[in-house]
Amino acid sequence: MSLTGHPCPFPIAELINLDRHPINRPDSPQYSSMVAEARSKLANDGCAVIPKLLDSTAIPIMSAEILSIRPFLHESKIAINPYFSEADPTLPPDHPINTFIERSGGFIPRDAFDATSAIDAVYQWPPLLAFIADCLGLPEIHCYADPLAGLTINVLGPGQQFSWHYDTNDFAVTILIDEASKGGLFQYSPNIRSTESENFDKVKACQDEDLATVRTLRLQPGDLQIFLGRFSLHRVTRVDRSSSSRHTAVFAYTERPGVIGRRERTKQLFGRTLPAHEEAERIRTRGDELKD
Ligand SMILES: O=C(O)CCC(=O)C(=O)O
Ligand SMILES: [Fe+2]
Repeated sequence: MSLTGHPCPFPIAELINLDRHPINRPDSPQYSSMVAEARSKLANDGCAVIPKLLDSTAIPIMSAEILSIRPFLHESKIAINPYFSEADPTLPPDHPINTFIERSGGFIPRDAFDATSAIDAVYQWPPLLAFIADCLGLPEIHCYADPLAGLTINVLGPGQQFSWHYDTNDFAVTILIDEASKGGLFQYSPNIRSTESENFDKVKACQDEDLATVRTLRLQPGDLQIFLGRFSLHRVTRVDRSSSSRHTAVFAYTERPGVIGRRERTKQLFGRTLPAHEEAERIRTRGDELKD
């Protein structure tokens, strides 16, 4: 076992580039300036990237790990609107709510990861959680306790894409591990909607490939991205058919400890649930109805 208390055989200093990004030294001036820069980027356009957070030696280790757990991939191909909602027949057929675009790809779930996983060692490293919380201006964050959704690999194979959508969580943390050689670009329209306005005209423009409000991120393997996806419409463009798969590690965190996802949503995303989901649902129901 390493000094971090995680059974991963690689020390964290071989996985994260701590010389360049001293996230374990919160009293250092570099730490303060990293946090200040991330906060200003999040405030301005809802997205902050810590370039090459991972050491370059970590990438082949993590790529090999992803290949080894790839048999657990759960793939789907559906058409979604940006709100993951049903069509609304009272609205015109070309309204953004009624515009459904292909979302294809898959997830490797939390329970596929080995206990010794290097990806998991980074995901759970307490100084990383404290740093991300600082960037978000939160007192603390916790690893999402969901046994399928807590830590996942988002896989976009050749010809697959994740069409325009909003996230349902307040913030998302991802690390690109394997980029597509062509396509597979992360694009977003910063703060296109607010609590006051859905801004449907601009959303429609994105769906029609008018990219006037859209930024394209040039992510490199090992970059950490913090993204406020509830207000910024975003997508991953189609991975070219000639490309290898694009893999991102999705680090899910929650503000409160012990959170587990809803049963129906879990079924949609992963095609199955685990006893923990049933138990959490039972407790929720009991809490809501006060029958016992
Ligand atoms: O793979 C990514 O870069 C993020 C995809 C995304 O938007 C999501 O998982 O909600
Ligand atoms: Fe998203």
